[in-house]
Amino acid sequence: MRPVTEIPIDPSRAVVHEQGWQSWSPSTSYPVGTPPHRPASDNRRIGAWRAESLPAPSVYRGEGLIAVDPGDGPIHVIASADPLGSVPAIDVSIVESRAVVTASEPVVVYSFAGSIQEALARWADSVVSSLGLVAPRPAPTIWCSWYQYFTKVTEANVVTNLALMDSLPIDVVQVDDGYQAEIGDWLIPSPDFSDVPGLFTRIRDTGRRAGIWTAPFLVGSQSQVAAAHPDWLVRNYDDSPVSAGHNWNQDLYALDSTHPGAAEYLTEVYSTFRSWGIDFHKIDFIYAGALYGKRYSDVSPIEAYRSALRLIREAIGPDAYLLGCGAPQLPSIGLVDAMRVSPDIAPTYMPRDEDISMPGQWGAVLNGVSRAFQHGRFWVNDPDCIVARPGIEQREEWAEHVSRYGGLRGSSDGLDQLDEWGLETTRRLLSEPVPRYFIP
Ligand code: 9PG
Repeated sequence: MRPVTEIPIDPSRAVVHEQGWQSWSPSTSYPVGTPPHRPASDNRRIGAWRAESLPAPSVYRGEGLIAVDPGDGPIHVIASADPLGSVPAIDVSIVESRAVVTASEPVVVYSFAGSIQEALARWADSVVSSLGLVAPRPAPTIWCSWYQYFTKVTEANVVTNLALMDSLPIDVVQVDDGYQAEIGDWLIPSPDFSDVPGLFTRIRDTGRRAGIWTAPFLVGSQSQVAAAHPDWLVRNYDDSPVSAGHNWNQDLYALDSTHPGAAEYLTEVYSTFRSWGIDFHKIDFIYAGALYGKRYSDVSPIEAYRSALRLIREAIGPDAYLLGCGAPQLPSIGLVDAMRVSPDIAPTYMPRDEDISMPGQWGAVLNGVSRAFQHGRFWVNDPDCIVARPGIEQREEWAEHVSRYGGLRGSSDGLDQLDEWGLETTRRLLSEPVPRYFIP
């Protein structure tokens, strides 16, 4: 870490704002003295923070971006000098009445009047204009299978819902995790789906668009792709596969998208989906494409990530809508239409083990508010789906949050589970106009 600057602060009023690495990384503002959220295990660090980022416990860390409100003057924003190509760890230590800033790679220090969100919005404006980014396309409305059926979804569940959505303004029916045999085996159906391409045809026959979930850079240790192509995995220097975390009761590895065989496989998967008429893609766990390790080509993890996203974009076609999830935030600028900015919503407010990066309304709201400045600038913010059925804890508060901070609007209830309030609220949230910016 190299010294960057020292900012005089009023310790009784100063606030530090951390930007987390990926969609699910806790991102929020802390009054100085408040300890930041940190991973409870290596697995959580890999899966929801940043694998190689190990800040000292008493230090605030932003990944590529941090803001300091000194309490008695303008907001200081410290950001990567090259937000698309390098995401330095930026640390703030509070030493008496100074915020001492250090960083692992070159950064630029800005100062802006207004609130932290307004300052972050001004910084984002400067990124947009220096890169010449065009305004994001408006998002379609979606229905997503995940938050009702999870991995147990069946073809019949999707068909049942298709028959119930006539009165709702839903553009895209997005089949989430569960249609595939294994993580990585995207073209092999799960036993609960007898005809995956046929299902997408049925969706399109109702006049709606077809959407699908994949985790393109994950390879499950139980998958056929892992068994057949061990040479497609990102490796440690001792040649063991790099861990991309643990989920679905198995170890997860990272696909080396720079390997010509793996790149060809990705192209095959997404071209096949395109030939099935799918034109909405939720690409998930994509932090796995930017893990450190040995690759076929000698490129930085972020370069590998960005070229893999370009490859996917090429294969899905220019008109397809691309939603990133579990995604490194700054390295995705200019490559996705919409971005999940938060951990998952869940039926319970409090996540398992009170881990704020795990599914629950607590973490979902925290990040959705903190990343409001990104919406309309880098992409459309996805705060996660509307869930409005009885049994969702604090469903009124969640609906309020989606109404205020929802760029992409999606419903994820079994539609036969909705009561009158749930159906009315879903209809309202899907119909509301979405503002260009949440932070002007
Ligand atoms: C499908 C789901 C849904 C959901 C995504 C993502 O940290 N974790 O272990 C973790 C697991 C799952 C997860 C997020 C984090 O959910 O956000 O919308 O698509 O995958 O498996």
